[in-house]
Amino acid sequence: MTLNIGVIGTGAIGREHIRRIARNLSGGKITAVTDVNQEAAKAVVENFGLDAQVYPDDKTLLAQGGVDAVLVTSWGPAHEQSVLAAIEAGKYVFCEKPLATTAEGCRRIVDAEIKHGKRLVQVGFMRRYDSGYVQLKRAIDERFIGEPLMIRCAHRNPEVGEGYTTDMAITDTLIHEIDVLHWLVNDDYKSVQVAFPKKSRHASGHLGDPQVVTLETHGGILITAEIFVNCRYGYDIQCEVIGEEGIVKLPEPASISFRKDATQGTSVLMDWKDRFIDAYDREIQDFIDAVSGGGEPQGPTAWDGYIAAVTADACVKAQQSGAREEIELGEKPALYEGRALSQA
Ligand code: NAI
Ligand code: NAD
Ligand code: ISE
Repeated sequence: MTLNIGVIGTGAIGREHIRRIARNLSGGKITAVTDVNQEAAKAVVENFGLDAQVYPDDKTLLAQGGVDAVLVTSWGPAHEQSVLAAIEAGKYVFCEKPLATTAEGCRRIVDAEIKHGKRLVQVGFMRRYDSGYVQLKRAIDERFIGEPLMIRCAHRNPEVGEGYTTDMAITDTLIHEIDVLHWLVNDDYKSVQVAFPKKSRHASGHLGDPQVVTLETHGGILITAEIFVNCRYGYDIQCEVIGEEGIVKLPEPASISFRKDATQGTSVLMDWKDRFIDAYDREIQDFIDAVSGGGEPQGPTAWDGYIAAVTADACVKAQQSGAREEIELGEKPALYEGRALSQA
């Protein structure tokens, strides 16, 4: 059965996901698109040669019988409204991170899904589908390095636009680590503290860059995560888990090594689209496969989106206070028990 998919938001990642569904993946067809910028939506239909209708807004798109599922790829502040409308219409929804920009907004989505009585939502935390992270998780689950004690990681972007603010280092960027790290070690976060080292001259006046976030889990694992979004040299994601018996490290993306002009080296990627291209393919294919037959999505849940938002709120508070801030999640609702722990 072909899954008819509507896309809400045809910007950078909306177009990427449309391209992969139309050209690379199987079982899905883009039948509807919308964007607040209607010209952008029309251009996408034309450029990809889609057999799809352009609708004026998310609600009109969701009212169509020819849509089984939607991808929400608009900018973050618009996600909550579209996801709630999709649940209300009983449609499956794949939502890019963040699920909503506030913990309260994520909680409203969780409550709407619980009321509906079945999981409809998957959140775009694609790193859980990356083969490197999957290998790390297997090694940790099998206690290859004994008990994990510490994690050191880095999230570096070559540059960001003027509109990127200090809190976005958490809500837009670190949010990927926030999701993948608690999944990796099967533990919950307890507290967070944020430090600002000497500022890079490449960062805009209003942006604190780089930043170092220290997270502690209930089990006592200490995580240090560097966020550096004007590092210039590349898009670089690092993760090293230090255990009682050894260390496991995220593999570098495969690339040829070279010797040229008295230099020996390998290239570093520059674009997030390339770094996780296989993981994006896998997460969307998994979503299509899971929901096509009427089943529930198997990827990161609305509750995972909520965990990320609560943790991000505490991180932003810690940016402002300089103090150690507690992270309190509350009880996991029954609908999400035993879900989305491993895509291995
Ligand atoms: P973008 O700005 O390129 O695209 C957003 C699009 O949404 C624009 O075309 C805009 O006109 C449209 N839009 C905004 N509000 C809308 C609304 N209410 N209804 C319909 N369309 C609306 O942004 P980008 O980079 O594509 O990011 C989109 C989302 O994807 C964000 O939530 C972002 O966090 C996420 N993202 C995730 C990545 C990942 O690695 N998983 C990577 C990049 C983005
Ligand atoms: P973008 O600005 O390129 O695209 C956003 C699009 O959404 C724009 O075309 C905009 O017109 C449209 N839009 C905004 N509000 C809308 C609404 N209410 N209804 C319909 N369309 C609306 O942004 P982007 O880089 O594509 O990012 C979009 C989302 O994807 C963000 O949430 C971002 O965090 C996420 N993202 C995730 C990853 C990832 O690695 N998973 C990478 C990039 C972006
Ligand atoms: C972007 O929205 C993403 O999700 C990328 O994965 C991340 O590296 C970048 O910092 C964000 O702006």
